[in-house]
Amino acid sequence: MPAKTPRIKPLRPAIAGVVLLLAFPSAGPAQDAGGKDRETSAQSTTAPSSGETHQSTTDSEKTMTTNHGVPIPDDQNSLKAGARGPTLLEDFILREKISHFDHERIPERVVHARGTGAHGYFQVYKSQSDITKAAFLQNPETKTEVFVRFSTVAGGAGSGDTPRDVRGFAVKFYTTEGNYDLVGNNIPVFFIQDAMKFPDLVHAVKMEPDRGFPQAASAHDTFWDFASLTPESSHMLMWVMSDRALPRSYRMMEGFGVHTFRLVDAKGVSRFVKFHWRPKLGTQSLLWDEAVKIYGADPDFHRRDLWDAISSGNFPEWELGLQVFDEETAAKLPFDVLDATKLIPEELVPLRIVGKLVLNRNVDNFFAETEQVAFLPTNIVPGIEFTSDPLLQGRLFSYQDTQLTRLGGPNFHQIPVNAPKGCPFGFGNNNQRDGLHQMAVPKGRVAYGPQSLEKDTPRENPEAGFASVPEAVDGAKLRKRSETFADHYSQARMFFHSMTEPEQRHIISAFAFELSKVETKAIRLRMMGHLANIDSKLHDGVAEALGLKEREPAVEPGVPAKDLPPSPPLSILAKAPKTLEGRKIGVLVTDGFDGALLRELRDNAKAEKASLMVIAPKVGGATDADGKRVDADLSLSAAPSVLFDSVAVLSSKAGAEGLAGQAAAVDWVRDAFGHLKVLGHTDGAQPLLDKAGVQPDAGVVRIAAGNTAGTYFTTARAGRMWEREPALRRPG
Ligand code: HDE
Repeated sequence: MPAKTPRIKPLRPAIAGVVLLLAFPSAGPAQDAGGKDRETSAQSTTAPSSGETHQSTTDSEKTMTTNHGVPIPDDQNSLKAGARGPTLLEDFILREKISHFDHERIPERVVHARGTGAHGYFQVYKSQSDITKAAFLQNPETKTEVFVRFSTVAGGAGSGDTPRDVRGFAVKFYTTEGNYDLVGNNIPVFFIQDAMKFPDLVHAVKMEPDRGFPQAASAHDTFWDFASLTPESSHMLMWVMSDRALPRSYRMMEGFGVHTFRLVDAKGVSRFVKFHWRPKLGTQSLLWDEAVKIYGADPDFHRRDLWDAISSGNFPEWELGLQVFDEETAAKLPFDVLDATKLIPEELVPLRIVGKLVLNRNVDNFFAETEQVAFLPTNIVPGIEFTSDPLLQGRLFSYQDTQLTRLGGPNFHQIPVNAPKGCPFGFGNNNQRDGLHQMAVPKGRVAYGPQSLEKDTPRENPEAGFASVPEAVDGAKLRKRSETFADHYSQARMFFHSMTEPEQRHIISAFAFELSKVETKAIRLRMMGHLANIDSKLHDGVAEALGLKEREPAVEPGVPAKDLPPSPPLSILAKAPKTLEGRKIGVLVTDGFDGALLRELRDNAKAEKASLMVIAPKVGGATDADGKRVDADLSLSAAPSVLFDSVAVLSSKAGAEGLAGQAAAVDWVRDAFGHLKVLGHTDGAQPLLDKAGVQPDAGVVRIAAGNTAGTYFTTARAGRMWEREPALRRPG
């Protein structure tokens, strides 16, 4: 919507060609968010008779200038030969402004382009000196500053937040020993085993190069063509087709370092480690149909959710868990710990919870911080080390390389969000010099070593310096995948067997949906050959949902799948907390609703640490039965029920009869029921529920003043009504 142009009464007529600034009292001074007047005596808002608004100042500190510091007298008009004449090339102010604008965009990340970030801190619970000398893991009193960026992988920067996709979970720790970046995902395994295949994987999943679609979706031929010819992707595909790829919120998402790394203690002893992030609010996912509808209703769903939570003081928190194990344990595991398509079940190596991550500050500027942040798996500190995982080894090259293009040169580490903060070195204490966008002004003649001309130039430190673990490496030079990487199906089967019934149904549905969108039948069939190697229930379920008549060609496994014991922590639902904390409740009201009941719902929502939003047919609000006007947070058309975890309809009978004739209201209720939400309602709401086809069950809860805490809220804490699902939705 264009801003309303205030009506202006000129005090004197404008003289052609001269910009006349006139007092502008009718529009009043602008107000800031806190309601304070922004205009001081040095500032004024004026308009000449030509109508445009001038906001000017006489305060030199607030004076607008060019990038080179020249004061700007008028930011509304370009320099012309006569008020109606051509614009002069001489107008350096216009050219600077437009030229800067022309170059505002930088290349988006080639993967993980769409994301959002926040600041916070990490704090260890107790010293981890028995396993690592990393300084930020020693002192429970120390809060190490962090910057975290969450992202989707496949879509461009302007795509939406809720496609079926892996999510990035990248953490930059500004430690006293320099920056440590843990650049992970919300899924503990990966599609491929060797970095050599990464460009192929990404080209296959991104939009197809001839047609430029689909955006942010794996449901197309090139992705499944690649996947069906890449047996090593089987385990990851199970995760990506599971609810893990549809997070409800970044705040409710686990994170993983994926690769096996090493921890090194002060004596130089090294052990293997896998990194895990566990959300304090529990892990929760969307349903597929919900994710699709949210993509339209609020493409910024996750970005907004994180921003709102942090700005309202509900700081999201994760715990850092470590799986630490030695070489002997690694040697006994039935898979290779250097293979990023495998996880280590917690039953074999339990998690040691070592500290917490809290996000407590939104960015001041999205571009400067979230867009320009550069994560590098090579940002590592003494006490943590790489392994020879061939996927990780390729990443150690890739990230630095990509930043050179994306951020325009070798000095991107000087951008404030990337510069080390917790340590004494600033931009880096070394003899590197110059390059595009150099911000530092190094002094002196010496930029080399050894040297004898100056005191106090940077010197090596053999004691505190980063020393690599002296791992013995001796082998023939060859291009070969290790045979210990060959079992592609056992963990995929284990994952499926670790899921609850609804989660298995969703995996079957997701495979069926994605393969149904594949136009080339041979690809569909080839993929079925892999599913047959994973599990017959999975295979038959997908075949049935696709209505497949043909028998697929058998895929000969490199190593036949073994039956591994299920690992319950892999299931989201098996460990879902019964809570409404951090969740959203949407309450639909109409004129004549029970105001006391809304107040009770609000109080209970607060006690549950949930947020409650009032939705009315019009954003102006509704009048309760006592004649009191209550503001709405959102109008019905702007707040479909997909945006909420649980909903309630508080309406009078007349109100519900009115809403029953409106598609938006019927969809609101039908969707909430169809998305298995707990649905609270007053007696008066029944006509709307009937129109929406709501069938009574344990999740359709009658509410009345005085009993909401006992019935509606306790039911809603359990999350979705999974038993409702089989009757409503079949795979396919
Ligand atoms: Fe990345 N990845 N990746 N990746 N990745 C990038 O770096 C790459 C991989 C991950 O919020 C790029 O700065 C290769 C695994 C995250 O800014 C690029 C390989 C995991 C982010 C790149 C992988 C990740 C990236 C694009 C295989 C989970 C977003 C822009 C060898 C452990 C970070 C950039 C952010 C981003 C390369 C595989 C996580 C091109 C070559 C496995 C979270 O450098």
